[in-house]
Amino acid sequence: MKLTYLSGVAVAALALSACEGFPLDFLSVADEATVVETPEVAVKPVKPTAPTLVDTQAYLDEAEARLGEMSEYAARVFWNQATNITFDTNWLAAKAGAEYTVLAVEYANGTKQFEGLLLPDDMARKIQILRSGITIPAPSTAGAAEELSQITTGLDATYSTGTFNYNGEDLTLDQLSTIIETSRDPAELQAVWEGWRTVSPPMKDNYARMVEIANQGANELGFDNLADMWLSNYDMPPEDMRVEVNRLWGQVEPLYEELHCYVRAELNDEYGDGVQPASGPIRADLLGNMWAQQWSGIYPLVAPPAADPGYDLTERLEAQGYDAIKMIETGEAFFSSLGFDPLPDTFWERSQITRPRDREVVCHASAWDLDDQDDVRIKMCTEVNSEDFYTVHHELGHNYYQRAYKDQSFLYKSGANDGFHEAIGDFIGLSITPDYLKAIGLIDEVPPAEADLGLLMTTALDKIAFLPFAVTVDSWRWGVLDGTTPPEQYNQSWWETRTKYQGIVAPGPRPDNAFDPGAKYHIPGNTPYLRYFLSYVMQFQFHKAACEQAGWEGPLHRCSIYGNEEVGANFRAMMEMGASQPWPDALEAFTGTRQMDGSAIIEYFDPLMTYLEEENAGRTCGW
Ligand code: X8Z
Ligand code: ZN
Repeated sequence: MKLTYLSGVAVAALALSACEGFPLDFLSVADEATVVETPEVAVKPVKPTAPTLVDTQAYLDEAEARLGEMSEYAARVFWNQATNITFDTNWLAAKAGAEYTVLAVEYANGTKQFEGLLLPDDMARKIQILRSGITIPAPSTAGAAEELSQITTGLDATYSTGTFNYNGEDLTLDQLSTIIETSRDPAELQAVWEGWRTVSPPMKDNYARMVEIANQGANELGFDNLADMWLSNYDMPPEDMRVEVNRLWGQVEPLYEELHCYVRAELNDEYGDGVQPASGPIRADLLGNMWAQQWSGIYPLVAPPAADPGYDLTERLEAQGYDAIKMIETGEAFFSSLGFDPLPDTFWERSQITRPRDREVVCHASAWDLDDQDDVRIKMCTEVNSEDFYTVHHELGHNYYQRAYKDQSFLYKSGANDGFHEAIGDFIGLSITPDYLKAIGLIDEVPPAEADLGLLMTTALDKIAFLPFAVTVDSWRWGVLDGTTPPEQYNQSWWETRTKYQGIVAPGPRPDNAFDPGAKYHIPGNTPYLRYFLSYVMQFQFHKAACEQAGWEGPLHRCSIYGNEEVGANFRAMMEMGASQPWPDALEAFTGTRQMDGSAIIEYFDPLMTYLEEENAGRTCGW
């Protein structure tokens, strides 16, 4: 048996995870079987009679049992709030959230008694998970958890019920987003883009107060600040993880710069110098998405000539009479084709699939696991279009992962790291190729090889454009959480970070009270965002490994693993591990490599990169 000396550092995360639905997102970290130095944190010395292994095991058993029980209760309260936002459901959610945080903080603090002990790996890992498993930790001061929980519930509700009155009509985010995606009128785009950002200024003071309290919570658990606590969930010291993120970003940045350069030139052609100059950053409202995070909405403006794939997925779904249920059934059938069990009846009975007409809900898509067993559900406001077709697969990926690791013990019911959780469904989405669409009858003709550039361009507009956005969100937030960025600089820092990584700017000057980060769900929702960056890297690694296992010999973007039970079994084996092992072990189990690596993305988009470089020849790229 390997043994680990327990460090005093708290590591892992018990998250109020909006995208995986429920609050508990224990992520693992322990350095496997190494002697970890006790850091300089103010903790109680080990009692004269140090706890035995039996004491430690008893402590962990009790923690898992009590947290497990309370998590189901809290999940059901949160589900009620998210699918019916009222004064009372907010009140109940704030109360349940505070109770859960108090319990989790108690168990996290209690682990200090085991510091310095030589423990079996499994126990050391669980203790570390327990210690840092809280995304927004409260200090143990009386009333702190309650105040924190009221703030977080309020931020979430403010975002989810936000509307903007445009041309005399109160429009919701989905309606405003459709305008941003389809309108080509710069004045209208700017009005709607600015309009949605009027929902967030009232959040700013509460957000700043939340940061203050949560940092006290992080300090109490032995972290310098909450950013370090979040970054401690990756089986390596936080500073190493920052280096890792920079390394991965460096691998894919050249591809983004070519895409940016090409898209800017096309927008300049479309709108002229007065709206989009041929040099400098791109105007954020012209990119077909409310946050300029995925750009496929402007594919028609930037499509390479003579590379038309010959179909538009949204049109095909409509033409074939798909509704939201049929889209989900199609996603389920993909997982079934890989050998996964069908979704339980309760999934269909209890999920929220479309926006209810009669009440306020959190529309941002999420997947839930209510009882840590079979009560899995999605909560979406699904519309019949290509974007939501992919989102359905994304959400189902969370649910299938939750079911795969349901036999793990409570603290291991989680992704190998949070990026894995986000990558499962997107990995399946990469297999939605023309061959697959033909196989399920959505298209009649598979486009020829000449259409590859068009196919790759659509995917790149979503996947490559997203990478610097994901880096932006948490770079900004780490600065806020570690105190580098004080509240009076929140908005300025947001735009500096946006321009630095994405090369975009706001369409006009921002008002003094603007709090633009608050207009992106994951900021008021307190969902860490690094997970998506990691997911976008790893999903291509998964795809490449899967296609190799399937013996695929063509270009990666034409490979679909639909119907391949052997690949399905291999993937499921990784999913079943949950968080029971350090993430490099899980990655290795499926891909044979222990490192996250951007080279699979580079390989996938290689033909597009060649095209972009040719098109950009003679242009001055960058901003
Ligand atoms: O939030 C989500 C999912 C739920 S975890 C719908 N995503 C990020 C976003 O919308 O900003 C998926 C892609 C990135
Ligand atoms: Zn997700």
